[in-house]
Amino acid sequence: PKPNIDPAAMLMKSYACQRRTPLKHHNSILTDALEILAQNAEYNDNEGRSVAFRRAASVLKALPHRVKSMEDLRSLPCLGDHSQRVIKALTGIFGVGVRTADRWFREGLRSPDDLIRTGQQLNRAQQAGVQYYNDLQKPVTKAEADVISDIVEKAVHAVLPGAEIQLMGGFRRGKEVGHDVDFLITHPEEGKEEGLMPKITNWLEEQGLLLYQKTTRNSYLEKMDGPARAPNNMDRFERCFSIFKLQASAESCKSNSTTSVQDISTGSETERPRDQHSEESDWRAVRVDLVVSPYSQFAFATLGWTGSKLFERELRRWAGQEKHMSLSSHALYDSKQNLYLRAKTEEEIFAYLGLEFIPPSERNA
Ligand code: DCP
Ligand code: MG
Repeated sequence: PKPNIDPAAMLMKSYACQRRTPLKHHNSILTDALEILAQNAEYNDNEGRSVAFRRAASVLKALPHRVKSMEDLRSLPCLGDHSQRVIKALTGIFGVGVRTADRWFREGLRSPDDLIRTGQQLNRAQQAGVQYYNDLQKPVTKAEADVISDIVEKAVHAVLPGAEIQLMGGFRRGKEVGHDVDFLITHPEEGKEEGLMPKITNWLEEQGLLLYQKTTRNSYLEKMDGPARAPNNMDRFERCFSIFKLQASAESCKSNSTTSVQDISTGSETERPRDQHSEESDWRAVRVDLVVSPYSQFAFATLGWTGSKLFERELRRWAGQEKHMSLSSHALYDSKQNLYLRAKTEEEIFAYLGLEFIPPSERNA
């Protein structure tokens, strides 16, 4: 009998940026397990191993059918011996495998209580992390992201009319939940965006909408950050890591609508150990990332901040290895022609890279 060759596996492209990766796919049991292993490797500072697991998971996400046997994996790219062995072990005793891997991963994390008990010196960011730990563990829903979008839009337009605001990250890719909400802000008149972030955060602070914020200034210089510089995944936009104070919507806080925010934060309960934010309050903490981009870099920033992280990494790998170009969230540099390629849209960037345009909803690699 002829060996069963899976046509979908044969056609699988090896770079994630050449493939369409939907949010809903057929192999989530396997990809969840592989991603737990990837996270664990990341926590152990083993980036190579982590990326290998993520690539393997990503290939399975793009497969148009469920993996039923090891045979199905044979002709797939990025599924090295190690990932294959892991999958084999996991599929053998699957429930145990996943749960054990999960526990293994979780044990490596310090709980906020551990931090308090051991009397760790915490910086401002870590204090916020402990204080709002439970809220920040809870996924942010699309509905919450939409409410925050309205707030951010109001703040930005109050301090700079005509500015443009775009929802980025997982929510732009169509995700229903995320770990934070990401925004990209620009103004069609180049230069108007300079110094914008402190104005936005001041406005938000005055409205009592910010629990924490840390702004880093823009440090991008084309001459220095261009081809001469070693590739760096961090971009250099003006950026604000923040925690928003999001009021519960009218329907979802009926049960405790009599307690005001003031009662909770300055009332009789201040001696609660290290005042972790209460579960029953009528507001929650949400992580929000704000990024300001000059208009001329907006297309690159848009592509760079849409994700997924693996899709971004693979785009840069494709650019470098297949096209001798260097892609960042700021620019695309062509090493053969020795010039920067300008773009106004994501479509133009895909075209420069010789890739079929993949819409955000299919960049869930
Ligand atoms: N990003 C980047 N440089 C950084 C941080 C992020 O280029 N220093 C990009 C890659 C991510 C996107 O921005 O895809 C958003 O980052 P998140 O960590 O918020 O990732 P997601 O939004 O994709 O996931 P989640 O739904 O968990 O928030
Ligand atoms: Mg995000």
